[in-house]
Amino acid sequence: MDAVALGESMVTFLPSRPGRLADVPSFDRAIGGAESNVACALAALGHTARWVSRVGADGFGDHLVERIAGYGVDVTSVRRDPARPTGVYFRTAGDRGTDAHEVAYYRAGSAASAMSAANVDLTAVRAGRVLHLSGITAALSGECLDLMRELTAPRPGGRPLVSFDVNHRPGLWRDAGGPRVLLELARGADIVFVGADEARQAWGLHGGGAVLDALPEPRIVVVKQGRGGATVFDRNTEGLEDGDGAATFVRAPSVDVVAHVGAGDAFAAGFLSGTLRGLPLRERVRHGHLVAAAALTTPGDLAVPLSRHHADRLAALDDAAWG
Ligand code: KDG
Repeated sequence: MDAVALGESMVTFLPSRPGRLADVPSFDRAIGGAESNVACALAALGHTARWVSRVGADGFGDHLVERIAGYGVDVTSVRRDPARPTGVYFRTAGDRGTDAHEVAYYRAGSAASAMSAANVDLTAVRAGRVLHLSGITAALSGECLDLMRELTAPRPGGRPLVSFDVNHRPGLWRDAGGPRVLLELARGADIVFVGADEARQAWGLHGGGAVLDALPEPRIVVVKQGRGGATVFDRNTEGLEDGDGAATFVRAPSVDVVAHVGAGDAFAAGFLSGTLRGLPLRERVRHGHLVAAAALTTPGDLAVPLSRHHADRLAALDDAAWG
C-alpha cells in the first residue's frame, strides 16, 4: 500500500446558490473529509491508497463508503458503528472566486469522533509507505486526540512516513488549546503542510523561517502561500539556506477559482504522489499545485481526477510556463 489516510469523512451539502445559510433554498449532496480527499486524489493519480475511519450504520455511511471506494480507494478497514451517526455538514458559498462561506457541522458524537486505538485497525493504519493525518481529527474528541498522539509518536524504523496537514479548524476545538496541540502533533510528523495564514492565526508565526524554527523535527515543511505559491523546506538537502532547511519556492498556476474547499487536500495529494515517486522537490510542489488547481476549479471537495500522465505533462512545462 502506498498511502493510508485516517480521518472523518462526512456527507456534505453544497448550496444551490451563493448566500447566507439562512437563505439558501436547497443543497446538493456531495462528500467531504480532508483525509479521504487525499486518499481519493492519490488513487486517481495511480497510487494504492486506503482510507481508515468509522461511519454510522446508516445510509450516509453507505454513501461515503461507496463513493470513496469508487475512486479506487481501499475501504476494507472502515468500521460501521450502529450506535452513532455518520457526520454531515452544510456549507454556503460566497460569490465566485471568493472564500466567504459559512460551515455548519453536524458531527458532534459522530461515529468517527469515537475513533480510538481500541476500535481502529492500527496494523491497517500503519501498513502504507505514507500515513496521512490532519489536525481536524485531533479536534474531534479526547479519544481521537489520543489516537493522533499514538500515530505521531516516534516510529520504529521511521515507518510509516507520517504526513500531517495542520488544518486548523477553530470552530471544532472545544477549548483554546488547539494551536498548542497542533504544534505538538506537527512536531511528530515527517512532512508537514501548513498555510502561511494558518501559521499566523494559530501560532502567531510570520513567514516560513519562523515556522521552520517552531518545527525543528519534521524533515519536510511545506508552507502554502494561497494563490501565490508554496515554499518547501527540506532538511534532507545539503546547501542549506533560510533557517536550517533548503527552501524552494514554486509559484502556483493562476486559475479561475470556483471554490477553495478541498484545494489544500489536493495539494497534499499531489505533493505526496511526487514524494512516493521520488520526484525532485520542485516537481513535487508542481504536482501539488496542479492537483490543487483541479480542485479550485470545481465547487465541491473533489475534482474530476487528474491522471498521472496529464499531471506529468503539465509539471514538465518549462519555468517560463510556470511563471
Ligand atoms: O479540506 C476540506 C475539508 O475541510 C472538508 O471536506 C471538511 O474535512 C472537513 C472538515 O472537517 O472540515
